[in-house]
Amino acid sequence: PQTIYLNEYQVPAYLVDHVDLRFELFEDGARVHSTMTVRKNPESSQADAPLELNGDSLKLESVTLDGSQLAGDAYEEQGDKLVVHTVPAQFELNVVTWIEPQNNTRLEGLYKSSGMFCTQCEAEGFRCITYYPDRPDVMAVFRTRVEADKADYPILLSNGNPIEQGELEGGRHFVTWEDPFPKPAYLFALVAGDLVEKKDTFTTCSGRSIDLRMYVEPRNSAKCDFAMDALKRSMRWDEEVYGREYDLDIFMIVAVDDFNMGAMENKGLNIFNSSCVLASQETATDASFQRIEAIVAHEYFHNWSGNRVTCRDWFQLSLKEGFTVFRDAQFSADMGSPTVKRIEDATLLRTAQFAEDAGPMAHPVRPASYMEISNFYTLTIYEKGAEVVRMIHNLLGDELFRKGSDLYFERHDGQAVTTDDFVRAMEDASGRDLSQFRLWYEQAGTPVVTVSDEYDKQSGVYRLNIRQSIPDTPGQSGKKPQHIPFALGLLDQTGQPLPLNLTADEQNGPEERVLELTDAEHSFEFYGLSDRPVPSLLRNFSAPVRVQYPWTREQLLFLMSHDPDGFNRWDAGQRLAVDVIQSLMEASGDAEIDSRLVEAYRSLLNDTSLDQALVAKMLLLPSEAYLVELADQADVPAIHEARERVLTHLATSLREELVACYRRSLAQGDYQLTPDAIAHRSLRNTALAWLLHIKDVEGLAFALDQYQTADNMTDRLGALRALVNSDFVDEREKTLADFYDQFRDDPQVVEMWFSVQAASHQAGQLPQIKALLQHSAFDWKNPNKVRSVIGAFAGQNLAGFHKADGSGYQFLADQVCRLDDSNPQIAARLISPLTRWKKYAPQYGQQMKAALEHVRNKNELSRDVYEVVLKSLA
Ligand code: HT7
Ligand code: ZN
Repeated sequence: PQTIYLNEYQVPAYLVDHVDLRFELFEDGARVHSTMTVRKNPESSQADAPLELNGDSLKLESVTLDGSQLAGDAYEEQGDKLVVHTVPAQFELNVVTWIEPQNNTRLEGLYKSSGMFCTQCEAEGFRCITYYPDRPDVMAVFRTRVEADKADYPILLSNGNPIEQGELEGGRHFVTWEDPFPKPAYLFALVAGDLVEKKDTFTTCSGRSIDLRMYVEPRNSAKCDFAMDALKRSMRWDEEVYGREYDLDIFMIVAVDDFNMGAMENKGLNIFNSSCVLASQETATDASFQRIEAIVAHEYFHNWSGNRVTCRDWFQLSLKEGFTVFRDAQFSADMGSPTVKRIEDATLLRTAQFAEDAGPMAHPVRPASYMEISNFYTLTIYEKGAEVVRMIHNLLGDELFRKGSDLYFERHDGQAVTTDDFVRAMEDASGRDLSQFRLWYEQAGTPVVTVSDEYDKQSGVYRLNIRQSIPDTPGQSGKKPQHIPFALGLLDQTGQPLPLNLTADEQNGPEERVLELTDAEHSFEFYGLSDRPVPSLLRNFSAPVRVQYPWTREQLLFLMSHDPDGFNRWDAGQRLAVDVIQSLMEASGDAEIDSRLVEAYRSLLNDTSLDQALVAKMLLLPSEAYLVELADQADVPAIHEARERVLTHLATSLREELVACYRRSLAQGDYQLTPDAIAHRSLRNTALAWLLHIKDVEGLAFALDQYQTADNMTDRLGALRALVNSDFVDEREKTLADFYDQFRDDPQVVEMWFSVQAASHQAGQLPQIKALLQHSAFDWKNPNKVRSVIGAFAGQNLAGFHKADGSGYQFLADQVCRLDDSNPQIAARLISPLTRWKKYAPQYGQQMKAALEHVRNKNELSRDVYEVVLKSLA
């Protein structure tokens, strides 16, 4: 496969102003008639270039130029392109293709899911529908007529507003849709099915009434309310915080079961993976509700950050994704607990994005090259991209950032632009120079910020020495220092914040400052300090960097209970727990566990005056994945064992407190989705998990009772998960069977049932995983099922996956090979745990490498998997 480079970008030779599409949908295929109004691009230097259209898996039926069918020698199908040799400066081109959605298992382009037709065109799926210049800088006005059998497909949808509908012969009907906003083909969507319609309305800030619609299969009609409300909250929030009003008369959401990712922001017609939109108290956990709210908001926010202003090319993907993730994170923070949201985002970043940035697939937020763009929908593009926008926000402040975003939307409305255009709008609106800051988009790798300090009692001066370095990544070495906003505070010995005086004359400096690191080394002096302060560094995770500072356990314990920054309180607890676990791994088998950790957790459990949402997060020990990330040559069984030992010790020492915490946080009154109620559910389920971890019989009684009487899925699944992860084998098996019986008809719950087992060290050993693949509810064609068994096993059940005999790796390699033939995008994502083989102790790493080689040797490897395997073995 060919590598595509950013520095070879050329403007399109031809532009399309209008596209008229007509879809004839049948059971054995679909005929697509496309009529494009095309003209030469005045900005292109390729004056007499032939017209080249992209295509993939199409059967071409005819090509007509300005009304005349073209002779066979006037055009050519060259691999994945249709080339029309000679064309006038302006013309109408009609192309008819035949496609087979019913056989489309890649889930790109037009395909069938549970009997309905639906599309996924980002990034390059439109070319699986018809021949077209399938690149985001070709923006056209689309009109789409959909024709299908009326009884089987009463609902026919596409982008924009409906303009005509009617009956056709043979029991068929049609609806025509028109989207007045020019858009790239990746935002095209079509849905046809037998769906129920949920209706609502939203009145915009200028008083326009928008029809809101959700379309779902009839069995899901009671699971739409939450998403509809989340949509309305998102629409209001985008008006209030960004001044963005919705533009069409109708906004639609459709739920489909078979979907490669979470959701898609097609103009006016968002298509969602069912698991990211359908929810009810009985079937969705708090985590799913929060995820749904965030994804509904994310897709809606794309209407401006992505659709009205789109990407020039796919190297600019983070322009829309990073900005939109930042926007949805701000929204989620406003809807719930900002500190908890920040902790969740930083955890994801530090655990998974840092790992990506240190691995063979590391790439900048704006990559310089790719083979298969689907492989670049990564944590770096999304999450690190969002952190980069967050840093701009923090450097500019609320008001100037808003001025910058207003300018960006106004200046580039209707255009396909670059991350550089975004930064320029921020610069122009604020007057700030962000030239060095741009390196965040160009350089891959996680900066390491190393801090040391000195205190001079006599002068009362405290000095922080801060160095930054950025590790080499594939294809990039010798990197330049980046512009890092580094928030910090200093605390006195009683925990009071100290004024940060940067000169001897300053008296009442602020209690928090954002230092701007721009050089490889800096020294900052703080004056007027009568005692050595305790530093609180990188508050609220002000930049996506690793901080190294020689914290003592006393300092961490102190920060855990005194830092006014909630994020850093949590972080201190995590660092302390990591330190205890790591020292256990280095010591002999029966080394003691620091009693101060137990006492710190005891105060967390006892002190009900603390923010319970923060306590719920602080009680969670660092994950095995995070411990792997921090290790040099990770030995997963050793990490697993040490972490389990700490957990057992904590649970045994704190048994009484856990029982009291469990009782205290039992549900009172009606089920609510407030941050406080969510925190209490999280606390009680953590307490339950810990009690069952030590095989406590009272804990078992709590779990069985909670499982039976729960009025919501968070508690029911919490009890099930605690049982599944325990040694109570009979109760585990009985409860698993009961759960499946109750929820066997609900695919989203069955997916949770699969993943609770696959992610469990107790219930998810390889033979059990193989048995799950044979289960009647497992479906190779459904990405959610594949993720919930194979993905959960390899990604979350680290001790089950990393076996000394390499059986886990070989298993994963076999499944990847199998999936590569039907759905390469999913196969390429699934292989990711193997790609980091260099991170592991050699006896594991070498076997992981061998499994990758096994995949490399497969015949007819897809471009998706080929790119990942090639780069991982380089
Ligand atoms: N923009 C959407 C990306 C997406 C996607 C990409 C490749 C393959 C399938 C896909 N489905 C959705 C989702 C988003 O970020 O909003
Ligand atoms: Zn997105």
